[in-house]
Amino acid sequence: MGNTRGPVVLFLCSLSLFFVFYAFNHSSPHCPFTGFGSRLSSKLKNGYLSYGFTLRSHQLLARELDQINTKRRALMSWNLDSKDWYIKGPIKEEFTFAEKSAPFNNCHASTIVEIGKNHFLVAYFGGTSEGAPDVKIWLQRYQDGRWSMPVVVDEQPDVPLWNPVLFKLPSNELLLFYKIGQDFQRWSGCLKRSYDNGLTWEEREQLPPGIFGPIKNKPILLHNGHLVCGTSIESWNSWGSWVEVTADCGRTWKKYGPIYIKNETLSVIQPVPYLTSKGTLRLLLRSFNGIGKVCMSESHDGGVNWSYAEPTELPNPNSGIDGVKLKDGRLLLAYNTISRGILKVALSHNDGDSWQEVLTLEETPGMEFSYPAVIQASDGLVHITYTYNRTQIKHVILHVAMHQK
Ligand SMILES: *[C@@H]1O[C@H](CO)[C@@H](O)[C@H](O)[C@H]1NC(C)=O
Ligand SMILES: *[C@@H]1O[C@H](CO)[C@@H](O)[C@H](O)[C@H]1NC(C)=O
Ligand SMILES: *[C@@H]1O[C@H](CO)[C@@H](O)[C@H](O)[C@H]1NC(C)=O
Ligand SMILES: CC(=O)N[C@H]1CO[C@H](CO)[C@@H](O)[C@@H]1O
Repeated sequence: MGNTRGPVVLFLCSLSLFFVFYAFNHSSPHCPFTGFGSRLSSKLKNGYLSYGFTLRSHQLLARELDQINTKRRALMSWNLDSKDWYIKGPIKEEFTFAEKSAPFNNCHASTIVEIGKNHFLVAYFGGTSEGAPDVKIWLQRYQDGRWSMPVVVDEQPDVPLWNPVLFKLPSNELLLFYKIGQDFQRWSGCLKRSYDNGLTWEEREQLPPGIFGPIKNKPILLHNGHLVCGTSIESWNSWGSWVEVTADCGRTWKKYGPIYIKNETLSVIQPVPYLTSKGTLRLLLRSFNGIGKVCMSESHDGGVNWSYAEPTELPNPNSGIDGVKLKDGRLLLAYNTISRGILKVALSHNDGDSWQEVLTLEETPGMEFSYPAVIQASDGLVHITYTYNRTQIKHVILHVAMHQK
């Protein structure tokens, strides 16, 4: 019955959405964007740069329609079984830029931060390919439902940049952490600050020796003002994690660890730090080949002493994860299962002791959907960005419903 009506209604909705977007673009008083690769060395003049809508909008519309089918499948599948929770959506799925429209071929390792109402920044690295000497850190702004074109936030001649992490302090100061180096065994940690929501950035700061800053995932700010950053090292036959803590917004640091699996030399990296309901700190961790599970470590003393990492029930194919402790106390994690071709979302009501898979975001063998970045915005919606087959960054918005029964 609804079989024919559903798609028609969805089609009309998307068509009207398209016209709203179109009108919006045409009434917009500012569009200073002049060309690809506009550099932003230390001053970024054009706060947000909307991109041309003529040809590309039709491609986007086609893609939207494609995605609506995906969405329909997701909508139809939520809550059909008698599980405790469900996720509505994704209520929005989109790319941050249209296919082949960016001034780079390859991009990876996105990070997202909320700036204000319906206003976000996303950063990632992009260039010829991961680790190529032309890889830079790129930034895009999402405001009122539109993405600006990518602009360069930092670059280093002949040396690749890696894994940016954005974080906003309560003072509204923005921190952008990233790494610079020929490869991940030789990179070092860097930081840029912005006092105007990412329009302009101060000069690059080199972090102290041995301090890398948050290696992939956003840090957490404790009530005592300590910023807790999960970091890790992948060196020869040795993978492990640390926690780096700064009490003065990245000016001085303490480092605690190593955090690793007992008797494993190649064990866990890229921590996701969070505060549990009991007040302990925990990390969820990516693990090396063969371990096969997301691992977890706990600290009972504010992040100084850490337990050995132990496997959780969630699978992990040696691939980046990210999660967030939701305002309602549940923990949400985005993760790959058996390969980077499958990206899922799970929830935990006991801070990671047990998990319930709630959503499949992607499942296409041979493609890569990896390195999720997850935040909960002030309106409660969950925003996830992730690498889309290394050529684009995808943004999805989820509504995580309360207990169903
Ligand atoms: C770890 O290594 C120690 C000493 O080599 C050994 O006694 C212990 O059984 C090992 N534990 C595991 C879980 O393999
Ligand atoms: C960390 O553990 C050591 C050894 O048990 C202990 O002496 C120390 O007080 C602990 N640190 C904190 C901050 O509790
Ligand atoms: C995804 O990336 C792989 C590896 O670069 C490539 O072979 C494949 O064609 C891509 N798939 C799509 C659908 O773009
Ligand atoms: C496709 C299209 O018409 N894009 C327009 C969006 O709005 C800006 C600024 O008003 C125009 O410069 C673009 O041409």
